[in-house]
Formats: sequence, C-alpha cells, structure tokens
Amino acid sequence: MNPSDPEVLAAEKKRGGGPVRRFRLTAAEARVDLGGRTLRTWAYGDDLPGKEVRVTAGDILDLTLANHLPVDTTLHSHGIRLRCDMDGVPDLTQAGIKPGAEFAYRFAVQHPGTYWLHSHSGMQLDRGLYAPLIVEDPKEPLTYDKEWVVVLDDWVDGVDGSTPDSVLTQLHHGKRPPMDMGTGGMSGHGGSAGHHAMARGPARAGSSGPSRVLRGSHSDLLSSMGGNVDFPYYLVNGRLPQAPTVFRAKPGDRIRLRIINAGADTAFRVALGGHEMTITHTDGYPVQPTTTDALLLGMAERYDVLVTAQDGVFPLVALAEGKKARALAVLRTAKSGALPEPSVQPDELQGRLVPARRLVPGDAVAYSDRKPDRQIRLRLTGNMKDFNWSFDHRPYSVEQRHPIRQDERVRLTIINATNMWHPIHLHGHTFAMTGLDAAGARKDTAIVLPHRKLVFDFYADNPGLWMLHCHNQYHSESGMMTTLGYHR
Ligand SMILES: [Cu+2]
Repeated sequence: MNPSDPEVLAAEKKRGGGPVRRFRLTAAEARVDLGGRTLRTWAYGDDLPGKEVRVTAGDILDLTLANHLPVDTTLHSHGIRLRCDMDGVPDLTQAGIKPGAEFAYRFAVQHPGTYWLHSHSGMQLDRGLYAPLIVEDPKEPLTYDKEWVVVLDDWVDGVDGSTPDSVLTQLHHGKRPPMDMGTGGMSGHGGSAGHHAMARGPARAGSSGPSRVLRGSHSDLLSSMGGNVDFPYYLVNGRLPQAPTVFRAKPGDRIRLRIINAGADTAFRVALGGHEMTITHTDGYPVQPTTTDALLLGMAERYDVLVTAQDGVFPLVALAEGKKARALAVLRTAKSGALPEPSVQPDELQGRLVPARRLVPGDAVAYSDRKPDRQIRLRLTGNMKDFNWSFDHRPYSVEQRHPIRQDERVRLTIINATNMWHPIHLHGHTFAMTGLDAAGARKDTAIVLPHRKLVFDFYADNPGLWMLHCHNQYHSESGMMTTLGYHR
C-alpha cells in the first residue's frame, strides 16, 4: 500500500474534520542566542525551539513549511497518528522539499497530547529544526493553573566549526555511512544519492571542528555508554545553564510540565529541586498518576507531569545521562532569591525514578489482552567501532518492508544485540508496552537496554508505510531504520 492509496484516505476520513488551523513555518539559516553565546544554525524562524504549534483534538492542522535552506528538507509530526502521506519521511512518504519550495502538511489531529515537530531529513534534527506540537483536549480531565513546555536538547551545531554532519563523519572515521538510500524514485533525481546526501549539505560536510566523539562514558540507568557524542552544550528551551529560562508561578500553583527530549544522542534524567512530580502522560497518552522524584527521557520521548509549586526558586535540572553535563531551567515563585548555580545538584535526581515499563496505562487507552495476530522479531545490530547500526545487519534501504495487514494486532519484539541502548520509535501508531501482567503504557518511543528486548503490541489501524527506527540521530542516519508496510 502506498502513502496516498484509497485505504489511507478512508482512514483519514474516519478521523472526521473540525476547524482548519493554519500555521506557517520557515526552515532557514538563523542566528540564535543560547544566552551569552550566539551561533549560526538552521531553525524554524529565529526561535529555538521553533514557535510552539498548538491545536485542539478534532482540528485539521494545515501547516505549510517553506524551505529556505540550501538543501532538501521535510517535516515530521512526531507521535501523531496521521495520514501516511503527511508523515514527512523523504523518499518514503513524500519527495524532499526542494530549496525555495514549500509543502502544505494538512491532516486531522485526533488525539490530544504532547508531541513535537522536527525535520526528518539527514542530520537536520540535530540542528535547530524542531518545535513543540501541543494538542489540547477539549474535555481536559486534569486541573492545573499553569503549563510549562520544557524542550531538552544537546547542541553542537556551529560550535568551533562543528556540524552534526561533521560529527557523523567523525564517528565513521572520516568516511560516509554506507547507506543505500534507494533509487530516489520519489524525488525524481534518480541514482543512489537519495535525500540523505542532499539533506546533509555538501558545503558543510567533511570532518570540520574538534573531535566530538564521546569516550569513557557510562550510565548505570542505561547499562551502557550514555551516547556517542560529546556535545559542548545542553539546553532547556534553547538556553545554556548560565542564562536559564525562568518560569514564574505562584506558591501553591499546580503546574503541568510537558517535557520533550529533542536531543539527537542524549538521554536526560530530569528532576525539579524541592518537588515531587506526578506523571500523568507519556508520549501524549495518559497513565495512572504515578509520583516520582526523577524522570528518564530517551530521545523523542515525552512526559507530562503535575507539580504543586513550593515557595522559592527551584532548579529544573536535566542531567545528560553518562555525559557528566547538564541542562538547567528555573521555577521561580518567590520575588527574591538568587538563581541556582549552573552546577546545582538537587537530591531528587538520585531519588525515585519510574521506568516506562512500570507505568500503567489510563483506563481509556489500555489494550485488552487479545492475542496478537502477527509476530515480528527484529534484532538491533552494530557496534561503536564500525558505527554500523542497523536492523538485522541490513542498513536502511527505502525499499525494505516488514509486511503487516490492516486490523491485525501486531506484536513486535525488538532484541537489542548491541552493547548500546537505543530509543526505538514507530511512526503512525501508539503501541502498548508489554511485560507486565497486563498490557502496559501506550507510547511511540521506548528505550531498549543492551542485550535486553523491547516487546510491544499495536493495532494496525493506520494504513501506509511507516518507519521503525532508532531515535539516536547518529544511529538512524548510519542505517538503524526500517519500514513496516501494510499489504492487502
Ligand atoms: Cu540507536
């Protein structure tokens, strides 16, 4: 089935149609101020993160992306179960948007939650090409006074000559990843170059900048290295710890935090000093409220939490797991009181931490115990030395398909045969974690630890071609991506 086939359109029709909400983003070169450090990068407008897109469940989102970059780009609405031809995967669901061209992403948004927008072309996500996408619930069951959208990121672009592409080249010992990007049939320029080479920006490739290869890293939480890249900076809402964003509220306010990990190679351990948090959602879907001191977010994961603000000035710290570095933001409810030091270490970081597999889904989104109709087993393969990350030893090719059929309940077992942890993301569906007695929390991105497995179920209710990939951008771009394809 192809991304614009009648089945895709039929599924879209069932989602209904409410008011059309129009937005316009421009991907362009930009100067961004991280707080005392100004850099050139690629971003959506002049903002980092890009300006929030906020709609209500039931709306039609009409989002035009104008490409002012020197290379092709696309936009992916991460976590949204949308029509396949609006999913923004170059050469799979659409042709890359050429420099100077634009593309209208128009689709029904059915489910509320915390999502995000990012480029799905080459290493562009690890520049500034990301923005929050918040879908409000017209029947919001939670009560809170304020909302704080918190976007975490690891940053290298434009620092001393580095770009994400040059860092990828370093990880490949100066060579280009040997990915077969297919025939490039959709983009029409043929040959094996494909969108990824185009999206990389040939003028800025090569191994410019100092070595960014991470060495001697270990995270107990992740049972492996924290990642592969030693980033010079870690950011909350585009700001360095020396000049953090300050969120103001009153003592006693209930605040909903929507936390998004927009990093490319960093898991963050997040805590708010002086507060416990109540987890209400992950990846946009409700869970049974669960109190915790800290959260662990792999790349592209989201958590919504509620806190009751204490009186004072409090650090929101995001530790870069296994990297001896951190990002910082500040909650202020008192008029006086100095900002926390950039090195502040709240006790909550070492407190309770609830892994996603222990969360219990909200009643309305819990899966039944129906047996799967189809089982797919995949292995994650590759190693740090060769940087040959892949599924089943086969680097990504745009023609690969793992067949599924509409209305099946599919069980995917992903065996991590590597020494590295990976955040695995499925497009177009929100799966249910398994492993507890009953089906677990609904998610679209989940961490799999080294030599462990990730097992999840999903209903094949959204026809088309859907990527399954590691959300470590340096891994996916090295080949750790594959595609599930509906067949008739
Ligand atoms: Cu990975």
